[in-house]
Formats: sequence, structure tokens, C-alpha cells
Amino acid sequence: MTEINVGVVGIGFIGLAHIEALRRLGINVAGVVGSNSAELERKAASLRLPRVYPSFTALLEDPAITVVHLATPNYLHYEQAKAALLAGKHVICEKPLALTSRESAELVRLADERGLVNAVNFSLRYYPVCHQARALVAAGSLGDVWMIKGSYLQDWLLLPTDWNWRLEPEYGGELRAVADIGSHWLDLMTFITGQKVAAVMADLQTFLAVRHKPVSAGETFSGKTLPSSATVEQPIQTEDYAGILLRYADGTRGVLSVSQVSAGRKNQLAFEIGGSRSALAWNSERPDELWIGHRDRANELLLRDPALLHDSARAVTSYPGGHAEGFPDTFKQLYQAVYRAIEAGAPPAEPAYPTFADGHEELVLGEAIARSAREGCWIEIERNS
Ligand code: SOE
Repeated sequence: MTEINVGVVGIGFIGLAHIEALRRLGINVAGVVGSNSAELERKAASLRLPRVYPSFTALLEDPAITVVHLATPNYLHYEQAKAALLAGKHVICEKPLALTSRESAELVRLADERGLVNAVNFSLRYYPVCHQARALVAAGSLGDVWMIKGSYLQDWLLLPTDWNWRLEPEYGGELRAVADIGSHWLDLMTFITGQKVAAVMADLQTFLAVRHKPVSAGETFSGKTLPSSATVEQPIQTEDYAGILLRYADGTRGVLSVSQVSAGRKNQLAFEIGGSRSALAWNSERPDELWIGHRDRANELLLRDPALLHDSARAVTSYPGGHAEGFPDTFKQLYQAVYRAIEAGAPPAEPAYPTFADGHEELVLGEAIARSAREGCWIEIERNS
């Protein structure tokens, strides 16, 4: 049995979700590293984590660490993933994998050359009914897939006083809402339909061109509960909103809205897939329900129940029908798949989980979306094989 000891880098909101999911699987989280040592020590103590490493380098130099999870701000992902691969570690990296497709392409090559397991945290694929949707499309239940519409909406950045490192391109990248949450939707639609985007037409908007940056930083989503503090006015260039038209490789058409300033939508990914025979719809605020639309008979609402799911969907659900599974469970199911590969010592030929190649795909799409918005025209997707 391969010895597995995990080091988690960054223990903000998402880093804690990584740790919790790993522990639910009985995987040893051997230690953590982060930027704010006092905060890190406090959190590590509250989580009864065995070790706080003094630095990222110290973590990589520990031969006992076999896997690294990166849950740090976006600008650190490329250099940290590269260093971890060069140190011979398997890597699970939060999205986006990097800030440019050149960087992400290099990480794909490096991981492949070294035969290391590599994954990007597109965990939203692992809502069980999203696997059910994929199985229904693959079985031809929808007929030909003609259209995909949807959105990914949040409201945690609605106010001028809402602040997060993602707002600043030097930390989050040139694209914000599209790279942060639009990427989940784009990845999920390709996962469910098996179709890749061929061309994009995008319109981006920054509704809040000036925000009030706190003098002291806060965690993701924490702004809604933090007391007000001293702030400075900060001009913003990254997008609050995106409207994107999509053409898929085999003629399917798509429409996507992305927003982090949509009042009342806390974290809602929604899709509706229309086919020549039937349709599917789902939204992440009601994650156990899959709507199935028919022309010639009553529509259906499938409430997740392992007894009613396709084998591939049943394989990523742990609880009986009526025992809701949600966001944290998607991390657990994703890592269940990734750690099977780690236990085998190398990636399978066709990984079922999202890999660095999927992370790279989202960087390629993001750059095409940004270019389309700049030039005001359709942009064909160019993929270097
Ligand atoms: C903030 O938009 C965020 O934490 C994203 O970074 C995650 O990927 C998403 O799953 C939830 O919202």
C-alpha cells in the first residue's frame, strides 16, 4: 500500500474544505503551510493538524510528503505546482491552474513527463446528479444535444465595500468572474455533454469601477460578516459580469451568464441542456434534484436516490435518497477518484477526474473570452495539441 501523506498549502475557506474532505476519506493530512503564521497556528491547533511547516520549501523538502494540495491565491498556483512536480509530489491544484495558458501547458507537460497524478479542483462535477446527467446524455436519452444555457451567479461581491484578492489582476489574474466561477460551468458542460467549445463571443462588464479596499485583507466570502474597517478607494478592471455565446464543436449552441454581483444568488450554478428528444436542468442550490423535460409526456423531477441512478452516478454518492449531499461532498467524491490513482502510483490512461489538461482547457477558453470581449467579435478556439 503506497504511503500517502498530504501537505495542504493555504488554509482559507477552500483549503479547509480540502482538509475536511481528505480526513473524511481517512487520508493523512500531515501538515499545512500558509502566509499568515499566527492565523495558521491558530487554525492548525483548532483542526488538530500535526504540523505547521515554516515554509512551502520546507514542505517540499520533506520526503514523507507524497501529495500537495494547493489552495492559495491564483497567482501562486503555477510556481507552486511546478515546484511540487519537480519535487516529485502528486498535485491537486485549485482552479485556475495558472494565470496563462503558456504556464498551464508547461504544467501539463511536466506532470505527464514525470508520471505524477495531477488534478484541478473542478469538484462541482461530483454532485451525483451531474454524473447522472452525463450518463443520460451518453445513453442518447436527450437525442442530439442542440443547446446549453445557464449561469453561475453569486452576490458576495455586490457591494462597493466587498473586497477580495480576486479583484486585483496581479493576484487573481486578468479575468475574475469568468476564471473563478465561469470555468466551473464551462468544465461541467463539457463533462456532461462530452463536447468542447469551438468558438466564443463575449461581453464583459465591471459595474463597480471603484471599490473600497480594506486596509487589512479578509478571506473569501468573509466580507459579508466582517465589521467595517478602514478602507482606501481602489479602481477595478476585472469583470463583475460576463455574457458569453458559445459554439460547440458539433454544432451545439450555448449561452452563459456569469456574475458575482447578483443579489440573492449565494452560489448558484445552473444549466439547462436541450436535446432533440428531451432536456435536462439542474441548479446547485437544489443539488439533489434533476429536472427532465419531455414533449410527449409529463416532465420528471428526479430526487437523488442511489437506487434510481446510473452506476456511474451511484459510484459518487454515499447517502440514501433524502439525505442531502452537497458542496463538501463533491470534494470528498473528487478526492476518492484522485486518490485511487495516487494509490496506484500513477495516473490512469483516461482519468475520470479533472486533470491539469482540463485546467489548461479553461485557461485557453478564458484567453479566447477575454480576446473576444476586447475585439468585439467571435474568436475560434485554437488548441495546440
Ligand atoms: C468564490 O467565487 C468561490 O469560492 C470559488 O473560488 C469556488 O471555486 C466556488 O466553488 C465557490 O465560490
